[in-house]
Amino acid sequence: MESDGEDKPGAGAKTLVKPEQKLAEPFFYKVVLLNDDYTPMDFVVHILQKFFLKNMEEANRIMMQVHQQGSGVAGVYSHEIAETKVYVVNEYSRKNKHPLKCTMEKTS
Ligand code: TYC
Repeated sequence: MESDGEDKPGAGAKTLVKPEQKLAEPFFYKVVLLNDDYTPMDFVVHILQKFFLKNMEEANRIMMQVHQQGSGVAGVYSHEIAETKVYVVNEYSRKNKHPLKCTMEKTS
């Protein structure tokens, strides 16, 4: 025997369930530039100014860090923003025929 019979008051009533709230992901990601032998230094400085809003001094410092150490952090962002930065930088470099590569890494 069904306990919520159709003849009872409230039969067929739907219970409204509040949707779970989507919390922002609590992780941050480093957007990293990688060194290569062909991309001009000026182009890397330009990237750091255009997409990462660095001033000339900071852009030069990061570019030289990448050049000498092999990689360097251009900025730290949420997952979605970091993914977008990586995509636009790699596309912009490809369109300008430079092999510059940009990746992202979860912060620890
Ligand atoms: N190594 C490059 C050169 O000597 C310069 C360079 C710097 C390239 C940083 C990429 O992410 C990079 N022209």
